[in-house]
Amino acid sequence: PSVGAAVRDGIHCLLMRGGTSKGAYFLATDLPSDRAARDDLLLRIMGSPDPRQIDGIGGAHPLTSKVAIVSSSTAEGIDVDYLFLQIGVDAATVGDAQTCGNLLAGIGPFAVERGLVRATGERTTVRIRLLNTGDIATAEFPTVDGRPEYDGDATIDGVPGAAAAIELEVGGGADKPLLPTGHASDEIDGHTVTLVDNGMPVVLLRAEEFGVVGTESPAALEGDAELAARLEHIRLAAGPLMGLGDVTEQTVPKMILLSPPRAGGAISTRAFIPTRVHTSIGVLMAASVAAALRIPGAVGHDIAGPLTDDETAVEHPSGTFPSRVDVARDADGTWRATSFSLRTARKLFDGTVFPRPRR
Ligand code: NQM
Repeated sequence: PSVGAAVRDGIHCLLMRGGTSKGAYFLATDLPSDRAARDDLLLRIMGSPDPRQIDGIGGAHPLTSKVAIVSSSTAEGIDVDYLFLQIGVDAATVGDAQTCGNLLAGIGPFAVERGLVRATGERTTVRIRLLNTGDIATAEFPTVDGRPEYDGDATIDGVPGAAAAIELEVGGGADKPLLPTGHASDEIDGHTVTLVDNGMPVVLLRAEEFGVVGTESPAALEGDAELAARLEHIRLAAGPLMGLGDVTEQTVPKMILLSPPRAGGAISTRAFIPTRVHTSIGVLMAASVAAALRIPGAVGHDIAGPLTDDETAVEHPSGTFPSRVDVARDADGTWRATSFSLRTARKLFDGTVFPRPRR
């Protein structure tokens, strides 16, 4: 559709909570194929740029200003392709440099809702190609009478109540090493850092080196301008080292401050994504942390609580994320990993969204 037609007739859109995030899900065929026109339309739909996103459906925070675009896949053994876009809140930006493991939780149900995948009895499995990263995910979730079942008993910290469990496995698609520099740790600005990418590129740092205890609220950390400047300086140096190029305008890598566990878990985290501080932690961020804790010499390895094979309890500002990772080392010493996460998702609103006519 042209932008003019979209403004007049609207666009078919499913609003979903995916894990601890919320986003607008679209079929690729319902959006313009021209990238500039698509991005312009999405900014108008979300109400950006505006700190309150008052004239759009964005939720005025990076965790609720997200878009998922889904299409049938031509790749062998894959059902659907998922493109994630981070829509700037107070900036007119549309970023595709990262994926989102939380919106990923809604992709399987969305594919069934829109008829891209047929439900298979009581449980349905959807194979998903993550276009942003090249990774492959498998999502398994309950279905009843050919439709996704959202109701269930699974709980995740950061989301009130309970919902149906969605099991996610991510990894193995792109031939990417877990440690992009090949080192368990590197030095940046006089700090020992670990650069790790288990589906989400992150920089692991020791909280105490930045005057952070590790129990601070996201709001308190966001209010510290000097801390923000120090982290941004490290982030800009880490980007090229991780093969991400100039990350000045990008939302990756994420900066994660680690401190000893406080609630019986493996480690405590505060994640800068990268400007706002996450109210919990991203799925793939937790997977990157959990994998690094198992690598001798990585930041966090020495302060981690006891690790069990089946779960790494990653503590965050609103609870704990139980992340399961399989970490293995190739004969040539390259570390690789796959992650398994339990999430929930919910269909919130299905309908027609009307983009703002003018910016
Ligand atoms: O790391 C937030 C989120 C994310 C990313 C962000 C994510 C992940 O929690 O898998 O999901 O980095 O903006 O949704």
